[in-house]
Amino acid sequence: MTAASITGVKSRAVNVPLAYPIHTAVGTVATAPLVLLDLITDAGVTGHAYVFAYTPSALKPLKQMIDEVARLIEGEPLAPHDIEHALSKRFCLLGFTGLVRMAAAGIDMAAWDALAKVQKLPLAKCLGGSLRPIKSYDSHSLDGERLATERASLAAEAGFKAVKTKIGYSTLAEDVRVVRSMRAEVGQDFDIMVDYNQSLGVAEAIRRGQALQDEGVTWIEEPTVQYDYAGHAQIRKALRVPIQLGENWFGPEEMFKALSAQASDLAMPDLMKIGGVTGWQRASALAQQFGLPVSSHLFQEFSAHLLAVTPTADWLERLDIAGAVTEPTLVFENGHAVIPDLPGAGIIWREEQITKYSI
Ligand code: SMN
Ligand code: MG
Repeated sequence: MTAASITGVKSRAVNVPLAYPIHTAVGTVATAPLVLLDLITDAGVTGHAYVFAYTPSALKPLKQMIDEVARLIEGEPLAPHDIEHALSKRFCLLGFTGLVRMAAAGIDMAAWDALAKVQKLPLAKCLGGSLRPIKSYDSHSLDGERLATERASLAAEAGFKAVKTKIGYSTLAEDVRVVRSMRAEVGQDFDIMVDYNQSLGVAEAIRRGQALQDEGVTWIEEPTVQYDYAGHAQIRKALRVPIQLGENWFGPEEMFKALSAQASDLAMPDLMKIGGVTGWQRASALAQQFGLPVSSHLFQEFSAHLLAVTPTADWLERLDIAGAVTEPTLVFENGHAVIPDLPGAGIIWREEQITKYSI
């Protein structure tokens, strides 16, 4: 059987509603601006993936970037590693980062989805793993004490044993009040992660971390600006609670810099920014060598498959940004993601909804 080739990539821009707005200490994501990719092959399968633009202002440029990168790979064999290598060379002078990397990552995800479909295997099995349950936490926002507590209660009722809440309120007292209220609701045998979304200076992060570590939080995420690896290392040295970092690493190369600077105790690469499935495989090997547990960021459908083949797999983040336009193939039972026994990553479009939210 000759190898399949890519005959084209169709991209569609949508701006979809979220179950809850994602409020953070540095801004709000009220809706999810996504570019949906269909990577068409001559083997009768089409790869599906989506990328996240974070803000509607980046949606059109991201779609255009995907369309430009797609033109470069038309007619090429369905070989994601070869495609990533060729694109990294092609964009070396510009910089294989930002929207370019996000576009390449979207194509990489869709290509791996298609490759697994050609082999009639779920992605995790195509990568040599099995469909094991993946422990997951329910990811919430800067919700305020009442809603944060209510959402923690709903997550516990749904079988989760872990939630993340975003903090960075105007005072430390409010940060602590929210965590204490959640703890009172869910009890001791429950993980509570907190996420500052880069909102603090190093000194303030140490001050607030020293208070929070006595509240038994599982990790403190992005306490200061994500590119300040030395600052994160300083915060980490001053605290005894694990520091989490990674959703903003563009490629394994930035992850390597962060790990070399001993910036964090944990790693949470974002499937898109790290470079898709190909980038994740490299990141997962890096984490193993540095001995860091790996958790995912968004992109829950693909991330479930990838954590199944990640040696130091830790938590899957359950934060469904594409649920308005995808079938709910990934389900959660007893606080674990159940990987669907479907070919590829299990992303199935809801076409009528895509039409409704198309930009
Ligand atoms: C986050 C930030 C912005 C959009 C979605 C999610 C957050 C996370 O930092 O860790 O989920
Ligand atoms: Mg985060």
